[in-house]
Amino acid sequence: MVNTAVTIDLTERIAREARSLGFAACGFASAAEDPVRSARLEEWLGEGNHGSMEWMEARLKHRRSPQGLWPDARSVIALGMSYAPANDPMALDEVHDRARISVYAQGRDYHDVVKRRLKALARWLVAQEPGADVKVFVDTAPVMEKPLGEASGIGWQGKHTNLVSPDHGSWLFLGAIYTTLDLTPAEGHRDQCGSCRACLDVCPTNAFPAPYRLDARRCISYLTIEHKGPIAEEFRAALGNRIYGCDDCLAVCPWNKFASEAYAASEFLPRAELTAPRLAELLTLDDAGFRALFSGSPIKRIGRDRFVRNCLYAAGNSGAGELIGIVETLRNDPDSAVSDAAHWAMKKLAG
Ligand code: B12
Ligand code: SF4
Ligand code: SF4
Repeated sequence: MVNTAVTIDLTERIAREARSLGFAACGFASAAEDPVRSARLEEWLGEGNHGSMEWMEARLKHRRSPQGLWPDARSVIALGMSYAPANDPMALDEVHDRARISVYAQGRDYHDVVKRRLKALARWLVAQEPGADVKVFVDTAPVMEKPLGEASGIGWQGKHTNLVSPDHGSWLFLGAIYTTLDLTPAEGHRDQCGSCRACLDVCPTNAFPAPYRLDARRCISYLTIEHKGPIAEEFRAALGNRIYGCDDCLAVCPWNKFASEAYAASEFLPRAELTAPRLAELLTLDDAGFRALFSGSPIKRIGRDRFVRNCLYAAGNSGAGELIGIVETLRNDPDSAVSDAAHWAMKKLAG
């Protein structure tokens, strides 16, 4: 039998410790399966919205619920770290010789930063409750971080599907701790999108077949980060100068204006050289140069070839004649997606 008074006190202490470790948001949810959410996940996968991210389907059983992954789990501690930008992420939209890197990738790799903090909180929790068992997750495990964040009361899934917090806006990295402890769950967070549809309307590739549903195969984030090989012609112009991820649906959310507590943790402050990089410089990167520039950054994961492929689409969209020389040399690149993108960019620049 759980002593509610004790668990309420424990959740308060956990939340306090989480704040002192740099988490902007902390909430609590049950680890049991939510049939509505798991049915929606299955439907989403059934429609093929995940594209080539087969790993999502492969671990469906684990992804459906915390107890599907770890039957002993009783509660989830959902956590968020802020990476709120100081400037408008869409300001470079019309600056064609510069590339746009999404805000989340301009600072240190959040996987490392959030995981380190989650581990510190988990260690603290086990020291407080020596019988407890814990597991920590950020991003890569089969964990539904957004629905768990909503269930834990730290925000709601907006129509763009990301978690929006009334205090921190759209710019939160999420992580979770599963534990064998019985913690008093929150009541969830109510949807505060109302009649707004700014995120749906701004999307350059029409990636939302309906509110709250994303077709990842059309999303610039998926196309520039996850998709291997040439990107389909129909999306190339819409990429504009976005070379890694996309922020548009987050950036237009009115809740960012009300997010009085939104400030980025210091690790996520942008590196100066990644806020408005010149396409001319990025296009000349070889493997070693790419690895050196993106050491400690999440961008490193996609490798030089996919990165230069993306830069070539941006070059093609730039109308910047001074890029013709470097684009021309990339037509002979050994990577077929790079050479294909270079041919496309040459045609656009010459035209
Ligand atoms: C796969 C993935 C992607 C894919 C697919 C995105 C997606 N929307 O699912 C791609 C590559 C496109 C992507 C892009 C981005 N991602 Co991502 N991604 C993930 C990952 C690994 C899994 C997400 C997942 O499970 N998707 C499956 C779908 C089915 O889940 P879902 O969106 O929650 O689906 C629900 C809704 O559709 C809802 N629903 C369906 N119908 C209806 C109807 C109604 C009425 C309602 C209310 C709800 C509803 O039910 C579904 C199930 O609950 C998570 C990390 C994690 N482990 O959770 C990060 C994560 C979601 N990504 C994140 C980020 C930051 C991004 C980008 C902003 C990065 C960028 N700047 O480029 C973009 C945002 C694009 C967008 N609009 O979503 C953050 C989001 C943080 C937050 N505050 O929410 C996460 C949580 C990573 C992290 N640890 O911080 N991502
Ligand atoms: S990240 Fe960009 S492309 Fe993807 S859904 Fe949002 S606005 Fe559309
Ligand atoms: S932009 Fe509007 S519809 Fe989209 S998440 Fe924000 S409030 Fe909801």
